[in-house]
Amino acid sequence: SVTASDVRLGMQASALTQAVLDHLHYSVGRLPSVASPHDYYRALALAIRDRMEYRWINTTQTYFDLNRKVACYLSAEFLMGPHLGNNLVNLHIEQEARNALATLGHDLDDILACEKEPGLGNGGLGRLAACYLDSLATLQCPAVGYGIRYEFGIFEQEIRDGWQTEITDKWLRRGNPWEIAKPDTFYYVNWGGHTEHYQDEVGCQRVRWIPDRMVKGVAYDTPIQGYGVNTCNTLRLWSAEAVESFDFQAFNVGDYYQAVNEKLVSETVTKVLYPNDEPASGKRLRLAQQYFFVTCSLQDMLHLLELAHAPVETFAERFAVQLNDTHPSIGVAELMRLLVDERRFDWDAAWAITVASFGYTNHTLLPEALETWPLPMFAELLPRHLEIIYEINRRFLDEVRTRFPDDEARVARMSLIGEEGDKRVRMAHLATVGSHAINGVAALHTELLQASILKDFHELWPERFSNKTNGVTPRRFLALSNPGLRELLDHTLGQQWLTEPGLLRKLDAHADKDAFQHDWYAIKLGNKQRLSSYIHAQTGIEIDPGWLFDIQVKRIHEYKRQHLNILHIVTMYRRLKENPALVLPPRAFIFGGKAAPGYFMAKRIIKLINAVAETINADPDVNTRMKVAFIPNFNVQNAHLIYPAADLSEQISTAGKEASGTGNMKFMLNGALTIGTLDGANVEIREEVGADNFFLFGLSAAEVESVKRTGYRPHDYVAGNDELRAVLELIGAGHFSQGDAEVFRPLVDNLTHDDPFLVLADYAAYIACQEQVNSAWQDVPNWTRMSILNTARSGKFSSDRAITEYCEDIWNIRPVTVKA
Ligand code: 26V
Repeated sequence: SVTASDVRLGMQASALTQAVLDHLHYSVGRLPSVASPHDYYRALALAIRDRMEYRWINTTQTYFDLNRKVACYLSAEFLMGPHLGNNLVNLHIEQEARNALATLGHDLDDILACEKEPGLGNGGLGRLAACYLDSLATLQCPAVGYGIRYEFGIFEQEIRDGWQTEITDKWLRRGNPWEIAKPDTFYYVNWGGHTEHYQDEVGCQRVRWIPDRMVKGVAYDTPIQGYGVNTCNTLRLWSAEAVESFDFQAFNVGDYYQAVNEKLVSETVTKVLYPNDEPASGKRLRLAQQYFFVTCSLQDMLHLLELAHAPVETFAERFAVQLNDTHPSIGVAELMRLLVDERRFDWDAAWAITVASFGYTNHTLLPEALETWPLPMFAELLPRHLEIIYEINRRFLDEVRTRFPDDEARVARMSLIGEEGDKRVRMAHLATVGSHAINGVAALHTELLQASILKDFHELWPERFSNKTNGVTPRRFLALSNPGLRELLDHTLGQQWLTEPGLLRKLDAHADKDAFQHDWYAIKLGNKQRLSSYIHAQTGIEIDPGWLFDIQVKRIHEYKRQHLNILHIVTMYRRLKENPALVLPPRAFIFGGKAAPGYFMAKRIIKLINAVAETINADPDVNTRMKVAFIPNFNVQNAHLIYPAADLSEQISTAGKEASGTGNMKFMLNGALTIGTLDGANVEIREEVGADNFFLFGLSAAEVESVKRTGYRPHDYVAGNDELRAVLELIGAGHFSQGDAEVFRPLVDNLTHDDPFLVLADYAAYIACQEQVNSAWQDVPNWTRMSILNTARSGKFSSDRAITEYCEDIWNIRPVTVKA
């Protein structure tokens, strides 16, 4: 029999069955006989949330009682992916949930498929934040994720006639069982207006900000359950609401409709997620979003201090505030404003607290990606913050002049205000000056960061810089998404590998064994079968699971060079057409990824992939040896099917451009071999797995720079390589576009005349390297051995390792056990 407390907390299948029926009745309001799978999804989600709620409250209480320092991870994006499956893994109740649903006549996998994932991020940066929350909870570290509750997340991608179209992501349409609204936890957010300088009662110069607009930020909390522990941390997302006390009637007498309109305008602040890979310049609403979530989060921290009766002076001992890229970097000026203007701290004391609290992670070196805001826009939206930034800058540049006398060029380079063309606030400089710790996200990236965009800062404060190579969570990206492999690993190593991924190394000893290779191969084949069915259902394309699965999934960008991959495909196509007897192991070339809606070239790359796919897949001369497929709407949910099915992982960015990459790690963990350049974390992946088990090609970052310095002429590569020339001509002439020679002209012209990412310079090396892949693939036992070694040596890339480093080197945060 199931007791009342079992219904909320019981971990047995019988208790879960009763809990689902209860929620179906009391929360969803449906009779079991008419309930849809989605109704069952909601009921199960609520039942699982109950089980976390108890741990959640316990966790919060433990942190509070012990006065523990908390890591506050400030991020404009959290790409969480579906919660249900992950929570089942972390609570260890997958099998019980499966049995409970079976009793009710449903299959757990069908129910899991009902969840619409919260796509509150663009790609790597947002997914990294989500992996870090998983690791923080699993490592029992006090932490809160702070971000924005976008009403519309990343757009959904549909492919029509080969082109990307964008559909708004209405993820909240059927409610969100994972969040708990906290209508009483809110803060006011001001905009615009002007400042007044005045003398306070004791004769001090003070500043008052008289804003002319105001909105309210309301908290929505989501529990983040650690794996195998009682710790359940919080993701707190802010949603904008109109301020009801800001009584519109008083301002617009009788104009009810104008008042309602003002409400709509207030609430647009958190309406929609922006693409992170489109130049932000001029997007006022985006700056408004950043300030909105950052001030709510900082006010929340100050409020928590107050609840703990701790003086504001202890802020930096209680909170480690991490800036996930520059998006939250306005926080540096905002904390100064809260301390100096509102709490009447003197400047130096406030500055000491600010610098001791903040850490800044840089995620890109691309100059066009560095955030800067035009001064007039900044002044209109945040007039007081601009004054504060000027004062930070004045004091900072004095320090620079003292350290480096008579070097005004250096002063201009380091200024928080850029003066190339129109004046702009440089957010990376603000984040750097306001932080005691600055880090890059892979060893190579950190080196380049220190040698390029933050060189002057590194010379001034070398001790503030460190590397924190990214990581991914093995719970979601192996245990949840690759159940076959999980079972084999559990059986071979015991379950501890999930929290001690160093144990994966023990697989080395099995890599040569026939029987083990056999099991390994069978699991991979099963995963490829699953993906093949999914691709067929989504696109109609049929792929033989026995073929080599060659996969490139990531945002579409020229620096990631999906078009280099296509040049290889078209090269093979031509070779097969010219020489039907050519021996070529059959391959499926699989792509996925979204393009920023305004990114002309990226959208054309998608069209090209689909055009090449259509031609090749329909051509009986080649389609028994190659197929091409573009999986629409790459997201976390379908990523679960994609990574485990890969034989070959494409990591082919121009060296020096990909800060780290994290997809590369997910592929490796699931036993894919990598073909890649020496870029981002690929360098460390190759170090770990060994050069013999990695397909390396292409120019190094240093060589890329030197080629560019001495004058890169892509046309020389076209002239010097008949095959490359033929491939480009085929694409340009409309062979893949029914004779339309216009569609791909911009792509081909860009490559032959400009080629900013050196696609043509790396083409020959890439083709040669792919030939090595072909020979390696033909030796099945050896390929399988290398596949095993990839998983075996992927331990370094667990987000647990990354988070441990952040805790020890930057945050000074220790784990705390939460009791049951
Ligand atoms: C922004 C922009 C803006 C202008 C146009 C080009 C462009 C390209 C990329 C971006 C994204 C910047 C921030 C970002 O998402 N970085 C990613 O962070 C991941 C997590 O650290 C890392 O693995 C990826 O390599 C890095 O691109």
